[in-house]
Amino acid sequence: MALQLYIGNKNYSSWSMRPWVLLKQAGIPFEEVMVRFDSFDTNSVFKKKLRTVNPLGKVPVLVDDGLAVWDTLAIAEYLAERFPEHRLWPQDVKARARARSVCAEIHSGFSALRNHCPMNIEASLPEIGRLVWRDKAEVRADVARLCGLWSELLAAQPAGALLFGEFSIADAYFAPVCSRLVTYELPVPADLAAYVARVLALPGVKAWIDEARAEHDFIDFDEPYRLGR
Ligand SMILES: N[C@@H](CCC(=O)N[C@@H](CS)C(=O)NCC(=O)O)C(=O)O
Repeated sequence: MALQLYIGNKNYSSWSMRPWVLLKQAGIPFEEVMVRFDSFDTNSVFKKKLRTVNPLGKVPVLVDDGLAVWDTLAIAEYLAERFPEHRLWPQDVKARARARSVCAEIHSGFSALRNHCPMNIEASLPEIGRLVWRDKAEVRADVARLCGLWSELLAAQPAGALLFGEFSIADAYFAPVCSRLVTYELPVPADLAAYVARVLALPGVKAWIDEARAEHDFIDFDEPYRLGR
């Protein structure tokens, strides 16, 4: 039976984007189960449907032949083990440890960037970005950390490469972050803007972005800055 990936709205669901991009980019076939964000209330359609596979009622969830794996990091690890031929983590043990540290940091960190600049792929919000940048020192600190991390990793790679050379889970993890930088036009140095452009041009990332733009669904509780499209 094919893998199934439960995801939320492509325009908004940054956690869903990561394993979807990973599967697409690696060329691993899967069936997408999109569950619209009607609301996150306990009795919402979203929660009821999600709870059939994940007691937490959150996306993403990967279902493989009756086994449900939830939480992005667990899904990424499962896919890396299940499909070793796709080399989803870097092959070198130290690089792999580094990539895992980076993904874990995204998982538990960058909360100011996440909270103040939520993913909204089809929106263009440079004026909000300017206000956030002016007023939120913690967002500036998150972006400074991001730039430090990317600079250090890219310095060890040939020009034009991804964070660990070839595409890896780490780049999939940063794909929604790259989208946020573009939506809010947050300032990053030119070489890092080039990395952002490379990530956004990856076929798996581009496919998600195109489908997010085609969604035409306005979820008001996920829209802190707009009243409509
Ligand atoms: N740590 C989780 C976070 C998942 C998560 O928060 N997903 C959001 C959508 S992007 C969700 O399902 N939210 C529903 C809720 O908070 O009730 C992961 O990495 O998968």
